[in-house]
Amino acid sequence: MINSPKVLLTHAYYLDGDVKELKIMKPYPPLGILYLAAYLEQNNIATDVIDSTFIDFKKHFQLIKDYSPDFIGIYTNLMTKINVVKLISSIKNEPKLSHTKIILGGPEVKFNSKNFHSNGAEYIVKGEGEETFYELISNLWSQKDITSILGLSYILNGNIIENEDRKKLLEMDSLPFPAREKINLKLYFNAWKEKHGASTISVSTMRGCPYTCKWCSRAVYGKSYRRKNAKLVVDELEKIQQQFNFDTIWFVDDVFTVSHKWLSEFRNEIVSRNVKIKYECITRADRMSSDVIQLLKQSGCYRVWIGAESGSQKVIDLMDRRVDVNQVREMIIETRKNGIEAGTFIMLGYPGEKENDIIETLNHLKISNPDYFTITTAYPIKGTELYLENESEFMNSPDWATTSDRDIKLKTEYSKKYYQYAVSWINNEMQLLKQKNNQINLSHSKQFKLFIKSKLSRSLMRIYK
Ligand code: B12
Ligand code: SF4
Repeated sequence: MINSPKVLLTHAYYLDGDVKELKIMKPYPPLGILYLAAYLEQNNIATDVIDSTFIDFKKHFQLIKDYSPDFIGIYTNLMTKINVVKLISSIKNEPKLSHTKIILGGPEVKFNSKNFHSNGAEYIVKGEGEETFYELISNLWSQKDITSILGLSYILNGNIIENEDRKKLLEMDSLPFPAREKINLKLYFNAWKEKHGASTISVSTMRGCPYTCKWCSRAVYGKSYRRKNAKLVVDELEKIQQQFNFDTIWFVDDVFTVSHKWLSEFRNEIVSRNVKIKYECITRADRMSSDVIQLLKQSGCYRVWIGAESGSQKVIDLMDRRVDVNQVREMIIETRKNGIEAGTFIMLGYPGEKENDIIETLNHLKISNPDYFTITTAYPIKGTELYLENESEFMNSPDWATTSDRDIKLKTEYSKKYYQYAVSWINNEMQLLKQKNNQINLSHSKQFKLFIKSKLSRSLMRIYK
């Protein structure tokens, strides 16, 4: 493009301001904007990226000011939304950036577009960003009409105009590899290595998920399944192995083993090309089997996360997760027997969950005994069935610009404190079990403390019921 625009992509996640993540220390690079940068460059629009993860808001804003972009594209998710709103306001109030057009994208924008527009965002890209972002930048820069750009909303004469949704990108294979070289991945590698002894890099091989879990946001990729040819995925792995020095791979795909045909092709590529990788992925128990475990093992998988969310079939059915809890247990156990670590996710406080369901969840964890599990308490993400079904019964209505959907209180059986103690009870009980099984080695005093904490949490659950 002659006389090119200055295009800047960024996000507004600041590791330093995320107290929880500082303890976990598993920061991930913003893959979405790296895809966009690669796509624009493939279409001859030079694009820069400012990665905010390792800087603070002040420094971030200064860098943006110095860059002085014609277009700034900001990735937005539920967690970063408050920072994004703040950033928009700072850009709007900065005379040096009066020419800068603000474009938002990412999972949080589709169902919150009106709010983002009324907080200063000029353009919002809904769903997958590549084509819409490219068309928007090139049309605006060459002063062409934007009224027929699919997947876009914008403000015209004070009104919010919502264009039709864009169809899903079907040609995964023509997408360029994300422009990882635009950011300093070493900062991520170092953070991981320091805390966990091994660095990791994230890779995406599929888009969309064909399942129906009611709490899960499908704002970007919809209910779909599209995947890159296994050969191209392995090309990308070889390329990043040459470019960067990392230890493990994290596949960000929603259900890595959803297609057994693809997985088998992937294994064949990895084995025949003698590519040595160590990776971790997420999947569902109903897409696992003894054969799948072997395919995972042969292709380099060292850890697989098998979602369950609850140990109670009743709650799993309320979530419309469509999986049998017994199968989840069997697959966690079999995965571990085959030398692959198993992780699982647990969600407490789903509407309709009672205390006996929580007890069943603890029993489920004890029986399956995964190497890792994470527990969250349920919250409704805008646009999900969980949100829509419970909206009329929300217990509060927090201020949109300064809170996130995580602050919305669902009408649940018990109090917030009850669930906090339930989380603590499960964590302590599982630690004690792992000690009993000789999976961890705790001092007597630590074991005693855990025992007391577990009993105390259980008693407090009764008090705060
Ligand atoms: C891997 C992952 C994680 C990892 C790493 C996150 C990371 N920073 O990479 C971990 C485990 C840490 C994580 C944590 C959380 N996650 Co998460 N995560 C994912 C997952 C599975 C993949 C993300 C990914 O890399 N996708 C691939 C990239 C290419 O897609 P993308 O980012 O969406 O980008 C496309 C579009 O959004 C758009 N786009 C993106 N940026 C921009 C910018 C502009 C300007 C434009 C125009 C377009 C655009 O174009 C891109 C290409 O088409 C997604 C689900 C999914 N399948 O995407 C959930 C997801 C993003 N996570 C979600 C949530 C809720 C969280 C947490 C808040 C959970 C929690 N703890 O409570 C935290 C927040 C963490 C944080 N720091 O931001 C939700 C977000 C919902 C929402 N409304 O925001 C998702 C969608 C899961 C879901 N289905 O509900 N997550
Ligand atoms: S939770 Fe996982 S399986 Fe369920 S809809 Fe979301 S991505 Fe798909």
